[in-house]
Amino acid sequence: MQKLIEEIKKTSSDMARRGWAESNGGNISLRLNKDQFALFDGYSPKSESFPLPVSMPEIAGERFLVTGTGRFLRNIELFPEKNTGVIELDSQGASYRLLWGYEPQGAPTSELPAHLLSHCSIKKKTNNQSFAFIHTHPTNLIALTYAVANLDTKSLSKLLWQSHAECIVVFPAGVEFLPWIMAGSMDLGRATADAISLRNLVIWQYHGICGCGRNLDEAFGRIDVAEKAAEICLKVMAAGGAKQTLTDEQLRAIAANFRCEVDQRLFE
Ligand code: 2HA
Ligand code: ZN
Repeated sequence: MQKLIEEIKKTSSDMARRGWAESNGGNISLRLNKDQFALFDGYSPKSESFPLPVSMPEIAGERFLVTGTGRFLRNIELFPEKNTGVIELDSQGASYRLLWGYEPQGAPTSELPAHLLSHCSIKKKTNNQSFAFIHTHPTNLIALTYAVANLDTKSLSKLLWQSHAECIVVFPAGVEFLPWIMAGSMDLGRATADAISLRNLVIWQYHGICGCGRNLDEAFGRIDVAEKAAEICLKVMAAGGAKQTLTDEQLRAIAANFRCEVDQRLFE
């Protein structure tokens, strides 16, 4: 239990210190692996059953560590049992109950639809190897969605790849760009789940980013690299624009060198 809590403390504190989690911004969910799952065996439910907006049989019976709605990520390191909770889905994936946390009372993040629907996609696409999903508000990535005209998945992926030579290695499938959709909505949840089945990072225009990974470190790392690239890109723009950049040939060579499976359609 302590190890699990230490993991979310580290990730949430890193996010807060990076300036990605102002006030109650940003949220984290971790689908519990076999060992983590067993930690909560024998816990009696602390809440009634709350219906999910749609049934999610793909993640029926799963347990998740999820940050709380209205809670500040920066406070998780001080009071994890207040700012996070463990929920358990029923055997149909149609409702959830609280097993632990959100003291003295509370509920999971307002972005729960995006988290749980994305976990369905992530579990399927990684053959049950990936467990972490993070949504956060990194300043430079958000700024980029204002500063660059006509952004779409192809142009944004290419721009980030070109802004930092590591990007194509860390996210060879690119980043999916979602035009603005209302925060916390089922529409945003569905669009994010569809997007994350294609790529490991999803940009929410004017709002933030979502990332997944095998564990919290991998999800965090992917976002961190994308945010670094966005920072470099904005600095280059502020310095009068790129006078040269990585060519398609160089990007392809980096990907080949590190044996990364690039989404070739992003080059067309
Ligand atoms: O938890 O980040 O998108 C607050 C948010 C909503
Ligand atoms: Zn948000």
